[in-house]
Amino acid sequence: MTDLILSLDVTDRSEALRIAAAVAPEADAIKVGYPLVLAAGLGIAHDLAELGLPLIADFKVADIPNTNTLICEQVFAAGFSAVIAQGFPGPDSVLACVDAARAAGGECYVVAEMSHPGARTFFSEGVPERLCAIVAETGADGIIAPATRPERVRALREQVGTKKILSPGIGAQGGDPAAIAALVDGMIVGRSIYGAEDPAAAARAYAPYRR
Ligand code: O7E
Repeated sequence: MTDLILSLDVTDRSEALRIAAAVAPEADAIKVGYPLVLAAGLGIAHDLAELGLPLIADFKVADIPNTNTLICEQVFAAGFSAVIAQGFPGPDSVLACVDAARAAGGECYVVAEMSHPGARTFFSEGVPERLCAIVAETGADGIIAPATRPERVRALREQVGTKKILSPGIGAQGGDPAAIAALVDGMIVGRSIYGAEDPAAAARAYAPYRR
């Protein structure tokens, strides 16, 4: 299965709800991050959860273990079903997120490598592979890996085996769904869907790549 994950990075509450409702029949999950939550409040999660799709909290949690626990408890209490954490704070910090996810019956994903050009500065020289080792060590559910660099996704698949890979960078950042869909478990797509005149139709265009 390759899921289509709508990245709902709009900053107007009613527009977010309108787009999410229109796209929901064409998508498998919705990812919400700082842009929408800072604009509309954490309560938007409860409204979105009513659409019946898994809701992923993209807060790239990156603190000491105790603070990560406190953040993740709020995330899951708000109605999210998964959280995204950074791995660079170390295994104990990631484990705090994984434990909070498990306590809530949810999932935790770790950023292994990012999709933008500047990501090469620090997500290089074996660092993504070390982050994948933290995923294995902590029992996290999977990684975030860049659709803009399919060859790197292939390399990271070797590291994570059957754990899930969710991949952003398709569309607006230049990633090609035809090149990435078969390599990953989830395609994360934002602007090319929510920025389209007809977001539902734009989401439907990804149907051939959902397996
Ligand atoms: O480029 P777009 O509009 O399709 O949006 C992509 C989304 O994925 C956006 O929310 C961005 O913050 C996120 N993202 C990346 O684009 N690149 C990354 O390397 C990581 C993420 C991300 O979502 O990280 C956690 C999943």
